[in-house]
Amino acid sequence: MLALAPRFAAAEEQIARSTRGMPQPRIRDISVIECEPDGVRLTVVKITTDQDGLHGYGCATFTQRADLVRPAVEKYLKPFLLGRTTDRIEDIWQSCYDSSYWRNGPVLNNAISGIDEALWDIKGRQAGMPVYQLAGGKCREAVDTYAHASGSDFEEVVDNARQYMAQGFRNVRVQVGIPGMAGYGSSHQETNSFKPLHNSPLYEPEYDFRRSLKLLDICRRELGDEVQLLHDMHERFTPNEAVQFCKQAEQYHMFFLEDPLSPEDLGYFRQIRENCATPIAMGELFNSPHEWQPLIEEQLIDYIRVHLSQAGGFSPSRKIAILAEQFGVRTAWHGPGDLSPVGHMANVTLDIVSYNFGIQEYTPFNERTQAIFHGCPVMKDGYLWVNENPGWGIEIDEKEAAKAPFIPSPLNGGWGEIRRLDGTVIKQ
Ligand code: GCO
Ligand code: MG
Repeated sequence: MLALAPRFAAAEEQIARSTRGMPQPRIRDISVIECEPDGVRLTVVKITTDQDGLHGYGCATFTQRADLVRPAVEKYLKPFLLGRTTDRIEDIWQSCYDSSYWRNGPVLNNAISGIDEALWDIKGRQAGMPVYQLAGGKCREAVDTYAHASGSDFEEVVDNARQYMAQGFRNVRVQVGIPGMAGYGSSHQETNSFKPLHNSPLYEPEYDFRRSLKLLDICRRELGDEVQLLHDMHERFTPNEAVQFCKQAEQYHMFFLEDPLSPEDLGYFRQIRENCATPIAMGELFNSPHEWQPLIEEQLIDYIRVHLSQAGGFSPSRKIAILAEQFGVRTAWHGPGDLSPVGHMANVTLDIVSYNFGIQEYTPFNERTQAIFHGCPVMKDGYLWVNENPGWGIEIDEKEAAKAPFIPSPLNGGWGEIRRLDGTVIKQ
């Protein structure tokens, strides 16, 4: 245990005994577990306490800058937190948030998320309850999800969507490749007809615009009226194109269109609203309250889609859910492959306790992932089920994790660039 300055010792002693006079656990160690079992770098923070076998895990995955999260945890948060009691989650969150003075960036928010979620895990294990019980208990049995259907041509996407529907999914996200271009969310056929002024992957928004609209038209006709269709625009269009796209997509009765605009263009959400009633989801790139607050309070979006660890973990995201409920905005937390199963369980936990839950993005866990993370959320008939064991209900096999280290890559997991025909870099 860390030696405490004498003037703090009395207060610390009181804190340590705050619950029914029982000694509260203290943070004995903080470590970082890294692995890449399915092609993306995952980072999890482990907090070990001074009480026998009591520990917790939190997701801190920021795959494009994974190597920077470890030192943020080990060099800054660990010395700051060693020796503290684990019971004051909000107090620790606020202390960590403020201790860098400059805040709301993705690396530091992920590091704080690792700590925050590990503390919730510990509290659940202490109580002998899953975290959802600590957050008020279930308001639904399981969590409705959407699957990702994609393909390099329309037929492939439709086939893929049908496969998911046959498995019981009622909601399907559809993405089609653009021949010769690096669109988002699908493979594509190569073609030599373009003559870009560079050698990077190519993308032009107008091609995407026409092809994606056509895809929505085909999917609605081929898949019928009952399936809920979703589509991720991935901040690829100019603001005006985005307004036009949302307006034209209105006829297909989407569940939602996602990320029509980039966080830099938030002011244009009002124009989308003024022009159509297509439901809009936004937020996976958000790190700061200054991004989500105005969109929620001005009711400019229908679904808030924050990536929990990018916002700083379970604690701040729960506040986002509650804020959104007051304004009739529903939740659709980001659930991609670059989220550890601990992060997915935090999503499902919030889904199950929030009245204003909308939908959950679903990414399957492969065998290697499940060999490392025991107790992942279970998928059945399109629904995800929360683990009923204490805390997040997940145990990590660190030996298995060590067998799946980060795969060396020239950019350390970072993304390369995509350019327009004339060489302009686009947001991807
Ligand atoms: C989604 C997302 C992801 C992101 C990815 C970035 O809606 O699932 O857009 O696919 O692109 O998480 O690393
Ligand atoms: Mg997305």
